[in-house]
Amino acid sequence: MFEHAIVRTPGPDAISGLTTQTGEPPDLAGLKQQHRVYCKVLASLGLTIVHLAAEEGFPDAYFVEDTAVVTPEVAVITRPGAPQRRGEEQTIASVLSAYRPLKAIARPGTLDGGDVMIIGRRAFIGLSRRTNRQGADQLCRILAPFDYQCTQVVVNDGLHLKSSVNSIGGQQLLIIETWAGRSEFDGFEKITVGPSEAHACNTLWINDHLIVPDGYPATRTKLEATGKPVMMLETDQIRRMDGGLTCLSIRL
Ligand code: CIR
Repeated sequence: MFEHAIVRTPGPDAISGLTTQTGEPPDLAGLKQQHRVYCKVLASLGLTIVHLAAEEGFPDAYFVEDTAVVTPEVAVITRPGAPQRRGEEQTIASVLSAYRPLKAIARPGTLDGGDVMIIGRRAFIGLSRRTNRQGADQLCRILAPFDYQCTQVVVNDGLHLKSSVNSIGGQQLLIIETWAGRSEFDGFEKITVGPSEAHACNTLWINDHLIVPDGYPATRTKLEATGKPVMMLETDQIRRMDGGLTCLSIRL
């Protein structure tokens, strides 16, 4: 069970961050409202919400997940892959130092938290446009003394590893259909997501609940069939900035 969620309020510049989406930019008020609802839902699951203020000059800083990887033993401060995002991790390091011993990814390594999925003693690390081999290797070395077995996964589409696969508890994964046969995930039970619902892969399993992006009915039906409580959240504004549900918090 997680006890805390670190979140950061989207700032006035939140809609001028990085995005690969070509449609309408999000509506700032709508994006902030979706963020507020997200925080309320996490609080309703018993988490204490640690709210950080927006950081001027860092429009993507509310995607806090990318700045740290936290396990029960250690907090690893990342070196974000997008140069524009480097620096966001500094305030996160000072907050996390109250909860865990700190380690850090160092140059020339780059690593985004969105590329790291930890399930028990397994750590899956995406090699993506944001996370390079040096960053992934450094994280493996940091986690090795705590008996984590690392698996590096080439992310051939989507922004991050967790754009395409997420743990939904136990040995179950919610995974994009095209990855279902990948040997890296052998041994897991897979619930697949079709390409038209790809965004729904970024479902957040937390304190035995599934928080699922609204608007993806086939995935919703499959997740409800697991018997776990499912909570639907609107994410369309956040999605326009390439964000999803996992990236809005650091859970510990
Ligand atoms: C970025 O491109 O870095 C942000 N606009 C979105 C980051 C989303 N992070 C995540 O999924 N972990």
